Amino acid sequence: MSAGTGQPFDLRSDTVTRPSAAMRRAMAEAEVGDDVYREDPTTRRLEERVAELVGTEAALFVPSGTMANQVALLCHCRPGDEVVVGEGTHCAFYESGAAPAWSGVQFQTVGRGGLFGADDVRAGVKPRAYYCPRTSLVVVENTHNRAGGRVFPEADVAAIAATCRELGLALHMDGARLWHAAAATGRPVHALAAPADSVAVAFSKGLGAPVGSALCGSRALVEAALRFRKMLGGGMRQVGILAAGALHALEHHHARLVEDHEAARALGEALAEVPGLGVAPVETNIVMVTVPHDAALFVAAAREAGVLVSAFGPWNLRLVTHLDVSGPRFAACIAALRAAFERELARGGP
Ligand code: TLP
Repeated sequence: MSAGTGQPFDLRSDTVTRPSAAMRRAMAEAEVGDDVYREDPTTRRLEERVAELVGTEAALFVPSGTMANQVALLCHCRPGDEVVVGEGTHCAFYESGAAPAWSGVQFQTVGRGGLFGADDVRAGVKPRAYYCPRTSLVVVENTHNRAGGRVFPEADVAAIAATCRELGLALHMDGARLWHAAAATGRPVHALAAPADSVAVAFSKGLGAPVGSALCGSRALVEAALRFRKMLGGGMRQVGILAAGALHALEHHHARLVEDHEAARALGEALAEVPGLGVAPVETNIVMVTVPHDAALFVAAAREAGVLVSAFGPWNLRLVTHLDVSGPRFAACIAALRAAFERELARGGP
């Protein structure tokens, strides 16, 4: 069982894609310069293109989504500040404690399941008193990874932004998969990004580039971000080689994201028919499955059948579709996975 490349179907993440021959060619042929001197023409072109798509004055190429978020926190916060987030937000859950380490902030979690509303922000903000941490920032993640690729509803983001303005807080959007939110809703990326003061977008997830994210915002924010990126060791030299991969991804892999959503929906529907499995509603390219016993045993059963999936908690699995798997052979992947899970369910656990 394979995705047609001799490799197993790898649904652990949309970060696992390998650059196509055309993308590698574009990278090899990229015009480059020293980007610490801001002299890399391909990176400049990428930053301008991304700012245009996201609808901001400027954008800064960074090596990872983690650095995009951490630079945003450094731009918006001071040590001792508090940041309001939803449950399972990447910058609080998956960034190795970088936020307290580099920005000196702590997190206040609000809402349930990752999403939240303006009233949750109001309830989460600390009183403006010298003995409380100063709430300075709210982060929304769109789409929300641990919530199962859910789109953060546009009306909620608008209401949160209005509350932020009223309370003097900044709003950061972790839009690593904002492209997917746009594809799922039919809304332009810039419309979904508009309420935020800073927006992180990734090229290395569904878009299929090997490396890179961008932090987008006002010219002043990006100027501050340039300094913080350097402080974190993210000043890169002939980085146009990577920027060319991201530009290629934007040009060739953006419009096709709906195919990943269709594949994920088909996968979710097939697994939902299996008694004993719980499948969360599928909105984009992520399928979350609840299993009745140790998720690790389901991961092992899937691996034996040639499909890699992630355990996302003791009884949860995450399956992510992307351009290396969503093609015509994906039906075979669904069938193999379904059969593997049925076998594991019949075995009944440890
Ligand atoms: N997410 C990864 C893992 O870290 C969980 C994945 O496989 O989905 N924001 C969001 C919403 C993300 O999902 C990720 C990566 C990041 C930021 C960080 O991006 P990188 O990996 O480039 O630092």
